[in-house]
Amino acid sequence: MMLVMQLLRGAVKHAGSSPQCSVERLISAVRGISSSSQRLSDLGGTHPPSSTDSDRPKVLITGGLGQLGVGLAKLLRRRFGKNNVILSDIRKPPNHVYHNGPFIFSDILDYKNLREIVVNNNISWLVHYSAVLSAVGENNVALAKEVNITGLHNILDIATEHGLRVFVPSTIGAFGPSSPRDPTPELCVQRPRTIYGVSKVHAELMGEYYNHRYGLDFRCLRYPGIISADSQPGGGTTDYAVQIFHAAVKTGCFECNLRSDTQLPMMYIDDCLRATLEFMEAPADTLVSRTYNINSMSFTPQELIQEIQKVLPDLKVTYNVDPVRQAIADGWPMALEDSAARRDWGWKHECDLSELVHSMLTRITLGNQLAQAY
Ligand code: AKB
Repeated sequence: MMLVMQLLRGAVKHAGSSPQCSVERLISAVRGISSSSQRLSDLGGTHPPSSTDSDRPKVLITGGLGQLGVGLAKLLRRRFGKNNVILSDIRKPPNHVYHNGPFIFSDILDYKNLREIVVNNNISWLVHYSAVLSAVGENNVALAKEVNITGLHNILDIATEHGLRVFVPSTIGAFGPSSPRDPTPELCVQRPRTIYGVSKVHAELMGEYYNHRYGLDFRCLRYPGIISADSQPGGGTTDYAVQIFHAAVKTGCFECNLRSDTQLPMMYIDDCLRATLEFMEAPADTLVSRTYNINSMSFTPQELIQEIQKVLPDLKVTYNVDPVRQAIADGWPMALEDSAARRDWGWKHECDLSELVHSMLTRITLGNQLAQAY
């Protein structure tokens, strides 16, 4: 409880600089936890529900059990109603996910299965989160090709066939060593050196092609590394920046697999999910482009460690650099240039590094305490 109080005091101090960030949500969540054991993952998302039923899209999220699906479903369900957002995956969901709203099996490699889901549920928006990430992709190129390229073709075809609005995330990984790195503009050389990056450039180009050829309402954001407390990333190069928080709270020791001076663009999950909703809701005629960079902060492992040590001074970090991940990171942007998103549909990030650190440590600490209490 000492650490929670210390974190909350820190969070309140930060509230002056950015009242919009998670701080008030965090404080009210802590109140909620002590009185009604509200789930931690209820944090985040401030949009009021839409007014009429006909405004509300019926959303399908693929790859729903990855790092982002459950959080996005929560945000969208608040906005559009619980039954209007269907999470899907090929894996069995944990109980809390199964009981929190519609969940179904969907296999993006099975076109007939996708078509049945879209038709039977009157789907109008598709958020395509299934993907094999950068580090895992280098270990299994065949799988990455199948999921990230063949799967994407199915998604674009099904969306075109049924007139859906479709969101496909791209990534900093869609750039490579020959792209300008600091900052990386929207339009520049894209010659990634990973199968993940190649498949994401392919997704950007195919989606834009379907948009101008068939009128598909394709929307794509290039995400930085996403930092989340309630869900773990799976097999990315930026994963260290999530794992370090869990290690800091649990054991106080962390082994970092990137060099201490590796600067990468990162974003707090609340900003990422809000960006996705706001972009999906933007009127089509405001979108000059169909693929946008979004940026919020950049840091190195060393800078992140220093910020965490302001709260947990005893954190010990050693380095054991993974050559595959380091080579990938060395060719990625150090920051993204995102003025087009800010101009065209009003993108604005809310969390900076110190707010991210306070929010992550608070969520993880409270989450662990809840887990022990039940
Ligand atoms: C990865 O590290 O592969 C992902 C990404 C930045 O796209 N988190």
